[in-house]
Amino acid sequence: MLKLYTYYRSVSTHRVRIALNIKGVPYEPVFVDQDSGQQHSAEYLELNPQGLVPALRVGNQVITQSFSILEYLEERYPERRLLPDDVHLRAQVRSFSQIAVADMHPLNILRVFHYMRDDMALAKDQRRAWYEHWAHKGFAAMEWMLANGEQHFYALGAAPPLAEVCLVLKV
Ligand SMILES: N[C@@H](CCC(=O)N[C@@H](CS)C(=O)NCC(=O)O)C(=O)O
Repeated sequence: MLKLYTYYRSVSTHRVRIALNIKGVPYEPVFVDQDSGQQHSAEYLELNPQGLVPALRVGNQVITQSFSILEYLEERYPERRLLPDDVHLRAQVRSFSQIAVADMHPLNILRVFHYMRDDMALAKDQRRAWYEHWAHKGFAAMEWMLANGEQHFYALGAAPPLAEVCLVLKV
């Protein structure tokens, strides 16, 4: 059975859990307690040297990076698709999804928060203003795409839901 290294507050793991549930793929969760720093333990770093969740164990292989895991699941379990058939629309859906996955979410995780608080000595208000700045840019880009791009995004219409899976964000 697939093993998903996960944490209940991890947004990037939420993506993978939603996709596994949409596809009806059973998996065993393995909890990595990020509040006590378990992601930095030697045991976990052996699994994922980046010290981040999610990680998906498939037999002897470990897949890291939530978007790679989503692509793996889509290819391995093509039933209940996350991506539309049309190649142009697939590209659009990936572009939309990456605004959240690649541009917004990486700025709002523990290691960044700790660095800003402990190494840069930034106050809570400063940290919040910094993230809000980038979050607004990301959401503005998404809104522009939804208003002006292909009218077939699931957010607007009938395509499968990769864009929605990636849209789960914690602000
Ligand atoms: N690009 C990675 C990001 C993974 C990531 O940032 N995971 C966060 C939880 S959502 C994490 O493990 N944070 C631990 C830390 O910052 O120390 C992905 O999409 O999988």
